[in-house]
Amino acid sequence: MSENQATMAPQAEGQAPEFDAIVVGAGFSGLYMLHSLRRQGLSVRVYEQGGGVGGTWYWNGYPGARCDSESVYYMFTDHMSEEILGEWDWSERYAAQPEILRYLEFVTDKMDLRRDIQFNARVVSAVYAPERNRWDIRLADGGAASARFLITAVGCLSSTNTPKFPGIDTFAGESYHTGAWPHEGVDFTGKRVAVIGTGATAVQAVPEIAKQAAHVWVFQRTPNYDIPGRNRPLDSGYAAGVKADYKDLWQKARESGFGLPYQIVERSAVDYSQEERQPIFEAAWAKGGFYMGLETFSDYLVNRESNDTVSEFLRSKIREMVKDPAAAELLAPKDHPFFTKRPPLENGYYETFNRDNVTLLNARTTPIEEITPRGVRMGGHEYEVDAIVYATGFDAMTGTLFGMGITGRDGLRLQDKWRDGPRTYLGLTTRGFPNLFVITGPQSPSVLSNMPVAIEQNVEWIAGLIQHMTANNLAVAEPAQVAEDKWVAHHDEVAAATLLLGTDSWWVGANIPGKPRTLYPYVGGVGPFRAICQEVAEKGYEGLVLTRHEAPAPAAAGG
Ligand code: NA7
Repeated sequence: MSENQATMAPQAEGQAPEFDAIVVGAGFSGLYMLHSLRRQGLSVRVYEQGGGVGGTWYWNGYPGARCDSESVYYMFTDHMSEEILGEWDWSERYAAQPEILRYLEFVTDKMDLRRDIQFNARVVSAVYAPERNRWDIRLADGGAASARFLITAVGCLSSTNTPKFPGIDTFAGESYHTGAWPHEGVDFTGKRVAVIGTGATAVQAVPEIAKQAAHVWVFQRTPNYDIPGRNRPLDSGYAAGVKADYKDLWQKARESGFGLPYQIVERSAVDYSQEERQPIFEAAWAKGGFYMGLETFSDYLVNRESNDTVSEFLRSKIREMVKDPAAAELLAPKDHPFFTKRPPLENGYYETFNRDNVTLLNARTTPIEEITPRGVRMGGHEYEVDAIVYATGFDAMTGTLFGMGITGRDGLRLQDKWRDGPRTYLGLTTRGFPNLFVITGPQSPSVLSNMPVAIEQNVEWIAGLIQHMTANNLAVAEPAQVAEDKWVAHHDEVAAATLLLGTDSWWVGANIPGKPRTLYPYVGGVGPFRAICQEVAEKGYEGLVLTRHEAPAPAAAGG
């Protein structure tokens, strides 16, 4: 920790180091938060549980892992560094995990961020001490530290979910969860493999595993509307065009609903005939990517009838691609409308079911009974395998926060405060937890936006608030009860106007037994959310109670 001595408060031997801010996590958000606070002159320490930077992209090294937003929009903008934006070139339309990790390492080194990051450091408790107005942090290895500001940058999908199948510990072969993939990789050559789950992760992994394995059994509970990604080497002319126009494009992305600078056309599918809709759908299908959801018709999330048209189009495409009619029918979703669960992008997923070494199994009508020492038992049959891949998702958005032992004023634990669902102001703060800021937390756009755009907005708003506090000699920020209640009511109202709550998905917590059912991300759009946050800031951070604290300010709090 010696690098930080210059800006840290003086510290007696054996005493926990004190910082202005502690950031938990060194993925996209943690790296940008660190940079943003450090340039204000604050002392910052990042604690990262992994052995390197990357967050999601550090852990999810399974075969086929790649981003589903186009690479050219899946990066830091000129707000972080114009130089980096200019220097970095992606190789594919959707960058694969190793390339994204290389990018984040490049940024880390280029911005000299590593010296303020402590790796292999898992935060196990974070307790607010009101008399000192500080957060006291404990690490799994016994280490300790404190800071005035605690900022979580832990990602939305960082606590893996492995269903409690009976017998799960008895399996004698290899077991992997996609969200905690071995860094050295896994060779499935010649192996019999069970893949459980068919979400965005499995849709990426199955085609790659099938290329190596002797046989793959895919255990599907719910089929998804997978959109073709049409991944390919990045067209250099296209990439150059985006770079040349980046200021306008990024601004458009920031003001958009989903964090991508696409041409949204305000129109309903129901106002068009089948003959008129078909070429619109076909064009988006040929283009590949989220254009299908964003550039065809604009009311899928609020109009079931409109949604039915695109859902039927996508089902018809599945029936064209999958040769076995029974498998095609099983893969064609009928139990939920399009985009009420996250639609995966597929690059060869459906065609994979035309291979002789891949079998699709229906885990809906005959749920998985148990894991045995030799494999998976379902429908009275034991599927003997050498490896099981759990592509079973995450305890999203709150799992990691609850695992950090966050305790606010009066001993209030975050999981107790949020027992019936998250309660936040703007998704960024929560009453009872002064100076705690959550990046891409529940009730903020987060996963319903292209993530870097949502992250950039959150980080910059938090950094702006901290700068405002420093400038005005304010030490404590906490939302007023009425502001929080109003935000939750607004969040719920916007959610209730959509079809999202009617579908079982991790967006509503349905994948985790006992998790409160509520829409976790904010569906009002990342652009409108930005405007709301900006207005709050312009009104002197309206809704937050900003106060001085009696204790003397830390020596390095100036900026
Ligand atoms: P997801 O989308 O949560 O998918 C998990 C999959 O695992 C999904 O198909 C689940 O079926 C399946 N699952 C979970 N529990 C079981 C049991 N008990 N039996 C059978 N199948 C089960 O996680 P991903 O990692 O694919 O994607 C997460 C996000 O990463 C994704 O949305 C993108 O935003 C990026 P279910 O649908 O619950 O019936």
